[in-house]
Amino acid sequence: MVLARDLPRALEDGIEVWFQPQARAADGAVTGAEALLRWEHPRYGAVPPPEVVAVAERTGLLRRLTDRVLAAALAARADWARAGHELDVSVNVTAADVADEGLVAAVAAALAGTATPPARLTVEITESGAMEDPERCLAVLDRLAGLGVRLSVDDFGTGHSSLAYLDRLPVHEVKVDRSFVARLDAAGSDATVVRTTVALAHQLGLQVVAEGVEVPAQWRAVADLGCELVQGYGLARPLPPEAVLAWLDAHR
Ligand code: G
Ligand code: G
Ligand code: NA
Ligand code: MN
Repeated sequence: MVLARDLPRALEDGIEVWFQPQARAADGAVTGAEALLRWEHPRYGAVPPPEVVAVAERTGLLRRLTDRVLAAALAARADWARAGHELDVSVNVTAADVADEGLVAAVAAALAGTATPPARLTVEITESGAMEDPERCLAVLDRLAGLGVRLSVDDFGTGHSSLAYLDRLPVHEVKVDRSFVARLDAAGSDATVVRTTVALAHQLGLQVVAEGVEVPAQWRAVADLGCELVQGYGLARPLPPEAVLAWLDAHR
C-alpha cells in the first residue's frame, strides 16, 4: 500500500503536529493544547490521523510516530513557556502504544530532553483503547502515572468501560465525547450523558473536559453542568504550530 511506502519519509519531513487549545470553562482562560498529527500527502491530500496511526501500526512505525508527536508537543510547549505562556500539552496514544512497555521509556526520554515538569504533559487514551487489554494496559498506565504525567480518557461515553475498571485506572481526567456535547445544542437538549459523566468523574476525583464545543450555548451548558475545561471550534480550531503563539497572545 502506497501510504505504507511513503510513511517512513513522511515521518522525517511530511507529518506535522498541530495544536488545539483548551480553556477553563468558567472564564475562558487558556490552560493548554492537544497535539494532533497532520499528514498532507503530496498526491492524496490530507490523510485522516486514525489512518496514519493504523498504517504506522501495520508497518512497525508506531513507536517512531508517537515519539515524533511527543517530541513536537514538548518542543512547542517549551516555546510557549519561553513566551510567557505556561501551559499543559496533551498527546494521544493508541491501545497498541499502551500495550507496549516501551512507551514508558519513550515518554521518560522525551521528558528528559526538555525542562517540562511531567505534570504539564497529559497522555490521552481512548476509552475503547484502555479497555482492549485491561490488565496489561493498567500496568503501563500505572508506570506512566509514576513518571508524574497526567492521564486522560478520551472519547468518554463511546466505549464500554466498567465503573470498577475506571476506578482502578490511575487517570486524572475524562474527555466527554463531542457527540454528547453536540446534543446540548437543540432546544430541550439532552444533557443526561454529560451530567452523568460529570457526576461519575467528580465522584472519582477526575476533572472533565468537554470536547467539540462549537457555539456559546454549548459552552454555557457544559460550564453549568460542571465541566472544568472546554475544547472545540468555539474556542479554536486545531492550529499549525507557527500560528499558536499569535493565537495565545491574542487570548491573554
Ligand atoms: O484532529 P482530528 O479530528 O483529525 O483527529 C482525529 C482522530 O485522530 C482523533 O480521535 C485523535 O485523537 C486522533 N489523533 C490525532 N492525532 C493523533 C496522534 O498523534 N496519535 C494518535 N494515536 N491519535 C491521534
Ligand atoms: O478523538 P479526539 O478528541 O482526539 O478528536 C479530536 C478531533 O476532533 C480532531 O480531529 C479535531 O479536528 C476534531 N474537533 C475538534 N474540535 C471540534 C469541534 O468543535 N467540532 C467538531 N465537529 N470536531 C472537532
Ligand atoms: Na484526543
Ligand atoms: Mn475525543
